[in-house]
Amino acid sequence: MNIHTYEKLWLVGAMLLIVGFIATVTYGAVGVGVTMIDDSEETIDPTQLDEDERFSEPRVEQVGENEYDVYVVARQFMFQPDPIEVPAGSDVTFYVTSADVIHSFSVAGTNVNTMVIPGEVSTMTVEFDEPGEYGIVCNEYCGSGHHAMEAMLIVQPEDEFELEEGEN
Ligand SMILES: [Cu+2]
Repeated sequence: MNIHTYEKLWLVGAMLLIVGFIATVTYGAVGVGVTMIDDSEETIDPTQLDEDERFSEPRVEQVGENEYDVYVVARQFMFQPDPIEVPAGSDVTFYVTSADVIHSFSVAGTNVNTMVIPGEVSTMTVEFDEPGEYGIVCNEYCGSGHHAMEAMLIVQPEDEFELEEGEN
């Protein structure tokens, strides 16, 4: 059987496109570290955050030499604590939960961006290289004050950072 040269070229082109699409989708799904908020962690009661060990006092906690845990509560229409202060060059793990409805926790200018679902704890670890002030916004519509729901993340230069005890 004789296949016309153009026919062959189009066939090869179409195959390459298909392989390219599959590679792109696969990379997007597994290659860039995007994960889902899932039920692998125990769920918590959003109405009982006052009694929760981690979230009754939203805070920054030092857990290792260059490791910090940040417990954040999102609620209509604020984030706690505000501001959040962490040092540059450390591993910062955010644990974020909601006290009421679905919010998001998005740090402008970085790739920190997660949904915040009541009952679930969104977890992500980041290292901030650049000291500076970053805006935190909610990008899930959460009610009448949604547009004003914001906070500040302050990344301090490593040698200037001091954890203020009991700060909220
Ligand atoms: Cu919100």
